[in-house]
Amino acid sequence: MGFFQHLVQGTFPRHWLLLAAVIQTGSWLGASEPAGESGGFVRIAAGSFTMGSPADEPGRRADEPLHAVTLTRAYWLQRTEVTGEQWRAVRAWALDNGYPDLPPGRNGSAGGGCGRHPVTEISWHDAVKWLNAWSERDGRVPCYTVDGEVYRSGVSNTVACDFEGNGYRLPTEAEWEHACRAGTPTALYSGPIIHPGRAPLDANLDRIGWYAGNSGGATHPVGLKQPNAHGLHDMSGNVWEWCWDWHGEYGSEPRTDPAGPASGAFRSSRGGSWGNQASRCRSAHRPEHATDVRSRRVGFRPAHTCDQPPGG
Ligand SMILES: [Ca+2]
Repeated sequence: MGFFQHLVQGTFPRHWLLLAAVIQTGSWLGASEPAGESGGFVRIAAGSFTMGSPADEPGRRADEPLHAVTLTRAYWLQRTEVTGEQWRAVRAWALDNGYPDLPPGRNGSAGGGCGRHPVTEISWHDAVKWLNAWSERDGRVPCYTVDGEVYRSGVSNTVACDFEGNGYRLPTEAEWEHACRAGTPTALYSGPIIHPGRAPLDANLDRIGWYAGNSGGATHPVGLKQPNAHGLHDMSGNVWEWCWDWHGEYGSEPRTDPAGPASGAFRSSRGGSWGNQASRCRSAHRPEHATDVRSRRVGFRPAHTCDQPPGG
């Protein structure tokens, strides 16, 4: 039976359907993504959700009050944390193109080995400059500026972000939590936390993330645990993920497109890491991190706003 007979009769061999799926998926991944890229981006629709946690959630902290958040922009979020391979591929371009001080990063918490561990030992400033470099390499407009100039070097505490542009950027805390929850109200996207400490093992967290209870004291290659309904991996655990927001109280009032305080001393990060107890991997947990610290527990995950596939 030929192709057009299949077309007319609606009967396609399985391998043709798989080929079509691969071709379609490839168009989303983009041809110019760095070597070792980790599965591309997923689109998160605009919408409303309840941010924060209820008072009876185990391990909860006082800075997570429940409140209504509306996000008016759809956005894209990378399926995985940035890997060591991905970091190095963009950094190699960046060092020759006006980004002199991007560090080599570390392949996971231990270094060495397979490049699909999340990159660590990169500060908040390193992360946003790397995102600007990736944007420039892909012909996009960099999101981060200082006094109107593209943020490529040095360390500034007056960085501005263009959330409407087409460049790569960090998610806001609200974007991160909206994407992580994928409609779930529970402590984790896989359900409640039963055991908030390091032990005994929490079954719901064990399914989705690497934390102190199951990591063996180290990062693991990205994408090995069960993703959420959007297809996002390792939102809980493996490495903390830098967000845009200066850390501060967000209160209990409804908010639209919140992006944190105008200034501050620390930035928020999300999701917990290989070295933390279960309660710190909750969807609502929101600690602060000093922006210039390069930690073996902290990495990041790129976002972008526009409906333009990476590399397109
Ligand atoms: Ca993570």
